[in-house]
Amino acid sequence: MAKDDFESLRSEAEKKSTGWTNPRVIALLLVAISCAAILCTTLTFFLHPDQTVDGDVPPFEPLPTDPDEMTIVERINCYPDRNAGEAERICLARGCEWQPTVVDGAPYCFFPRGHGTYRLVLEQEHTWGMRLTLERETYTPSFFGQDIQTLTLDIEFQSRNRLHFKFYDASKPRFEVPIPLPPRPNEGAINTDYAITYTARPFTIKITRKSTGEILWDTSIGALIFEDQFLSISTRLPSSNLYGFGESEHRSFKHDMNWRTWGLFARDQPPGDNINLYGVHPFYMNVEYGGNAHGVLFFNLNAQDFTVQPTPALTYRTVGGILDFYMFLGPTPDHVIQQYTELVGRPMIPPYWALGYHLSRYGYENLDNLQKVVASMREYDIPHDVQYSDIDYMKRNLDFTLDEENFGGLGEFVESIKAEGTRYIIMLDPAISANETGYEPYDLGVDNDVFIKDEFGDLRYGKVWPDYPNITVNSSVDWDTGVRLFRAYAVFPDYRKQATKDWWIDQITKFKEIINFDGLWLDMNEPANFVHGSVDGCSENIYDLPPYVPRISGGGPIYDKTICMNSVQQLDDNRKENHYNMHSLYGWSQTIPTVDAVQQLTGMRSLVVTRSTVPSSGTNSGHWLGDNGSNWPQLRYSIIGTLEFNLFGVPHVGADICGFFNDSPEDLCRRWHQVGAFYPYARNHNGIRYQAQDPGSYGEEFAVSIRELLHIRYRMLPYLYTLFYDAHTQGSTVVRSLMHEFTHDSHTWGIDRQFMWGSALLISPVLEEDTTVVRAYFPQARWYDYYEGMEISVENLEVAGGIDLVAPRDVVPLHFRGGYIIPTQQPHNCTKFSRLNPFGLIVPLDESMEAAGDLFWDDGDSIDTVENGDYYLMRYIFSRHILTSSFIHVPTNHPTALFENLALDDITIYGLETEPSVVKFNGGALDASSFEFKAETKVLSVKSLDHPMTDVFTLAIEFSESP
Ligand code: MIG
Repeated sequence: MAKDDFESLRSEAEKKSTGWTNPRVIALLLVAISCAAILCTTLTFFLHPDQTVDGDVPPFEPLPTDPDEMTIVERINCYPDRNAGEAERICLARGCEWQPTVVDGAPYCFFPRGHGTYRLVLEQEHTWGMRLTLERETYTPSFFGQDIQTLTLDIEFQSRNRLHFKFYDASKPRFEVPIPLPPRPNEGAINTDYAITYTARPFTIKITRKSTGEILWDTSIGALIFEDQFLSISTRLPSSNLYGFGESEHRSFKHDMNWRTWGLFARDQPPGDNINLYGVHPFYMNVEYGGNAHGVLFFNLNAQDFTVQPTPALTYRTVGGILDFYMFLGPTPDHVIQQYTELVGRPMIPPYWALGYHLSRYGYENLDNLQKVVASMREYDIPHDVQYSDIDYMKRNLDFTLDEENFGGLGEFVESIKAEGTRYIIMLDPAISANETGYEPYDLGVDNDVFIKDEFGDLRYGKVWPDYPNITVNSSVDWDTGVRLFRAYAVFPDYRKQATKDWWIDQITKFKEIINFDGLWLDMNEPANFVHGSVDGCSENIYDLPPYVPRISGGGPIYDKTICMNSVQQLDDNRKENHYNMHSLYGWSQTIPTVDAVQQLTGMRSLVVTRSTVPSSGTNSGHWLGDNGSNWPQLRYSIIGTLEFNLFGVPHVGADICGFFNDSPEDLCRRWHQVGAFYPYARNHNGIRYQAQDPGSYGEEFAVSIRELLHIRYRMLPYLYTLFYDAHTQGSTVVRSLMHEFTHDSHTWGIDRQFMWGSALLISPVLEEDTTVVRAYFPQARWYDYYEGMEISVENLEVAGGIDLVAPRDVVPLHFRGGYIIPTQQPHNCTKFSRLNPFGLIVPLDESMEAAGDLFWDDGDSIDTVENGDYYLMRYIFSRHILTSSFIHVPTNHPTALFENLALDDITIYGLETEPSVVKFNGGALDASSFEFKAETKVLSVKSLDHPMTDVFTLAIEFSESP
């Protein structure tokens, strides 16, 4: 704060003051007098002109507003409730305005301008920032009559780029998300890039990016509501470039800001428009019109919805917890994600094999069919790193059992394909049948008290997949009849308890004797329930009948498709918590002991893939996008989902290749593989009873085409793996949008049909039926075609709508970006063997004829190799026509073992000016037969170097005339 501001602040305070004993003024002055350098640069206080300081409270009287003055886009909905009946009456009773409008989606009921709910009564300075005390205006009507009278707002300056602000009730602890985050820093940050200003009455807060003056948050547009079961806050956004928020199927990566409301609450729900799916990620990124990016995490996982509107503005609504926010100032998109994952945890590096091709289906029916599919993969020599078994390996869908009748011998078969290099993953569901006799998982579970209870302390029974004993399932009956007749009572493990974790790990340990899996696949962990609430429904209670039900799908009660909200679980071993608060954390709670189990048992990094995720899930697991359909639109949306999960810090993600529901036509499945070959998690998975869609099932020509395509992926796996190292160590995304890399080019903001691997590779797939042309946008850079090395011509750069590329049905357009070196390895039919093949380097040059890149290499499988230093990090730099390699890191424990017997064979340089006369490797001129220059494409290929990876090298290019 400048001296002048300080003076005006004091005089303002004095003028308004009713006397020096007024606590608020004393607080203000204390702040002012002790104004440390930190605060001076980061805070300014704006006193509301009309404020009375702890004086008389005016009677309720809505502030005068002229609806004409308030444009419709400024309206914040004051009646988001579901029931339309009596809306106008309730609206007015809430002190809001009622004005029908023809603008589609705009609310009829809205807060009047300056609608005051809380006023500022105390400001306190702390080393970490500010603590403000807010008092609710008694004259403002309530929504549901549960308002918290006194609120505390802590504003913590956590770092130059990270701000934490949290509204809570200091007098009574409320539910807070139990995901552990780094502890609150003791010292406030200096030189923050954000400034906070606020008004006292009504209390509103503004957050500004200091370097540009851009206002990132401004809550004055709406109302702050903090009731026991309804909390809401609105803010203006600096731009309509809004990305993120999940899990939902978005039809555009950049949000549709036209009055859309989205529910967030973990749900067993196949993707479709505007519905809440399996996980919850209340995180967004916004790209300001000036090209800077920032992100915001709403650290609240209660059932919630949010509305975006064209102002642009955003409203949060949640049914519990507190209003807890983290803001990340970037300023680049990748900085935002780095800062976000610094908070919620950096992504894990999957084992190397998990980056290979995965094959799965629900409904192999028996071992014979499964063996035939694997045999066909072998016959066509298709890369096949991981094979799956879905619940149908189980006896009557019971966890930890094997269907001996149809899958007897599966254990031996798994061993046999593992010997060939293919890994095995099996599914586990959380729900445990309660109708069995002598079923150890249930019996021991009861003995150890591991299951979720109802309000009376009895087991909470739902129904999921396990079948009743002694029945014959007739799969032709309708769904509800099937659930009634065939599905057993099931109970749900309470994974936050130590006893449950021990029991779960014990069951997994025993079952590994039967099937020696390499990883686990967690499904139905929202948790899903086929009967709503329980086999007996739910009682009338404040959790199952909350005053506000967010816009979650099903349109029914909040317990739709899951267990009753008043079910009793443990928050940890000492504290009980109701399901109302814990619901969306269920999958997270299951994943933790599952990862522990597989890592203990395999002694390796292993892989756990979970359907339900929350912030931090990327630290220990991968994710698939759920039960999509075999259709072209969902192929397209899968790119958006993959991009979003990369923003969420869960980069090991992909959709079911070729689609889950319905038969996948050959042309769709072919094009889907061309996208899926570039999902970080590349798995072909199919639903039960649909036509087979494994690569061999469409005949030889198709299989060969998929093999060649997957070879492209396998060739670039060293690069993909290095991107995961970057994600793990710096928090970067693996898959990115063009916006992420070319943020200052506004044409990129809406592009979601193309995507990138890191900074270097652009994928521009065909996403429509019957076409061999794809329109692709190329921002300012040098771009080279993957296949031939042709450079995109200058006149095709930055063409607003993109340019047309030809993509015959077996071709996915791929381009390298000049300046980024890509490490490669010759492909093989699984990573066990490709990891032994010679390496290569692709060197696409930028405008200054330079390029650089890294290679991360560890044993691919051990736990914590980065933390233990057991890896190589190579750096390759091309400059002044010389390519050099250097070691950034060598393995701490076994310096040479990891690269032993591995060689670098080929180097391909794109974009040279002219034909070289001499190419020298480590000082010696190469024989003319070992390199080739194509004049047409200006690509230089150097082959058969057979250079040991343990040694550095230089490659120098000389020209007869200087280029
Ligand atoms: O209610 O285990 O998303 O991948 O094949 C369906 C059977 C249950 C849903 C999963 C899907 C899996 C299927 N599961």
